Amino acid sequence: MGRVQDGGTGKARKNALDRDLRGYLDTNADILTVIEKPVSLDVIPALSAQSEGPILFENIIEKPGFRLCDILVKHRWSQCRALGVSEKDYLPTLAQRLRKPPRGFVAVDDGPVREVVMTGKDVNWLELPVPTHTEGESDPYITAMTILRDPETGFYNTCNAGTTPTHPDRGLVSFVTPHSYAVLKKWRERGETRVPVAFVWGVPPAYEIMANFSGLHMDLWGELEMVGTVMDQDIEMVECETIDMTVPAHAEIVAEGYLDISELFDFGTSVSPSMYYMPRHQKLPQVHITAISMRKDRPIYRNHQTSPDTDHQPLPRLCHEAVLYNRITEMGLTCHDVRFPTWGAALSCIIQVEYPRAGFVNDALLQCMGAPWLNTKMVVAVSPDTDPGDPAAVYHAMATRVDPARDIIVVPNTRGSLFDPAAAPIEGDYPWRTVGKVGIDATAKSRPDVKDFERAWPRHWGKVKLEDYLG
Ligand SMILES: [Mn+2]
Repeated sequence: MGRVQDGGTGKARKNALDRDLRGYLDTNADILTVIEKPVSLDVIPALSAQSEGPILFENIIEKPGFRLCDILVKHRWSQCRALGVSEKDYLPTLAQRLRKPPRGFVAVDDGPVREVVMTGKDVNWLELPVPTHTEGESDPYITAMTILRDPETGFYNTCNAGTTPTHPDRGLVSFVTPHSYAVLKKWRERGETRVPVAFVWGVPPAYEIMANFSGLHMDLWGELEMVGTVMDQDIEMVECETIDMTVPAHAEIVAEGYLDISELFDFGTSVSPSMYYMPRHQKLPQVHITAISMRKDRPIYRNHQTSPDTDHQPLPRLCHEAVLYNRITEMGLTCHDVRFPTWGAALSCIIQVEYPRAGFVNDALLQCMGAPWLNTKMVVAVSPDTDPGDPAAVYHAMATRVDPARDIIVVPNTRGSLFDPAAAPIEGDYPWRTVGKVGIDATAKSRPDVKDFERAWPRHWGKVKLEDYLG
């Protein structure tokens, strides 16, 4: 982490986060895997999904002009780097910053993302290193940060809308967030059919975490206006070439154009964060790309490999964790962590809480089960001595700390996820589903005897390492 002097005060700024992705990767080289060997774009999905931390492919056989990176935020130990804080401070920091007012943008005249600008016949986004993510998909799949402007408020809504490039200057875009739907509805109600849109690749991961915010906010700010708030520094935005919008000046690549919302096209499947091919068919609007701008020196294409355990499960839920942390804390309960683990398939969340007295844990479970989103079908509460990042530890707590008749809450017939194959499709209302919810209190209890819940460990456990005794 670079430390910079704050103008005039002489004090080092605490959060001198890198303002671009390449700086971020340099700063965090200690957790970055760099692949120098030539790699075919065809195998990059299977390779990057084997990485636990950030990975950068320097030499893509079919696309020598580009680099590709992925897996920036799969684990807490990499997520915390996005905010420049310790692993322990990460969630409380994000939770508190999300309660602050929006910092907005700083407009600049130029930026590195405009070193190369292509318009007209030079536009061809099929030239970008866009991988095909899974065996069952026939097309490459773009997972960029997508920006829409709210025509009423001017706020910048963002999400990662899965996009299939079908032609050099066209593609089909799958918007899945309720707020991007709401923004598009406002354009439609104004009689507009051409909606300006920008696709952004290669920004520091704090942008991506905030870009996926979902909660109350639309009357006060858009996701992008809050990026500076969660980074605790100003965000520079530069004007687009062909549309009336600004984009992050320090991005690696931007494609801009307009969505034609007058017509929807049938499209097949893509991969859900639950790692299934769901929904099976979609009706999508077409985007027309009118300009592509990028950095000159081997721009970094940011891919989000969609399956199996990748950024695809945690990234859209990192702000959810912070929102739930705020809810649980508001009850007066000490919350150590909230996780949507990759292995929970974006349908399950784990809360790590203290046990102050009877009643608290069930209310905390209900808070999470009743969350606004469709991904808290199974909520598990664990105690501070259970590592929520370790599936075996969570399973052990569920096996040993739960009296099933007493510690499991089941609620039938709630809103189900579109991505949950066990949820029942609602007839005549595709692709919506219903499903039950389950809350499991796997915390250490005061009954029958709290001493019974003390785990047994060897002496020096966690202090001596086998690897130090090898060779
Ligand atoms: Mn939103």
